[in-house]
Amino acid sequence: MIETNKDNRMTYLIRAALGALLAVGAASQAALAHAEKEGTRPADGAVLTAPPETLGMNFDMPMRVTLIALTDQDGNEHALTRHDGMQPVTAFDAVPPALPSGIYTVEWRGLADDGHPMQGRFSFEVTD
Ligand SMILES: [Cu+2]
Repeated sequence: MIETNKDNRMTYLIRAALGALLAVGAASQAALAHAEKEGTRPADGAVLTAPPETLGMNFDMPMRVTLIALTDQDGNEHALTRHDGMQPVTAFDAVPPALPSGIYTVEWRGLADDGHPMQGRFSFEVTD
């Protein structure tokens, strides 16, 4: 009887572990089906010796960027000029003002063509 209980417990643990693995697999498959940010301009963590002329994100499916904000290390927001007309794009670009040296973060939100809301952030540094 004790052995049987042990076996049952082991079976339960194995089933639970397999279930968790399957859940992780399903989640990553679902994520693959969604739009993902493929890259940013500049790259996340980039250190630039000159201010960037544009800021942007690449997507693998059209994305309507609903909000984008550029903030410096002091929390000051720097206005961006965008030319996408709020239309879905796979390559989004916005033009920042001339940026002094500092550390900047871009935060964005969007609505992918499949209807899913997306968001992201990336940072870069401008040095003298
Ligand atoms: Cu999606």
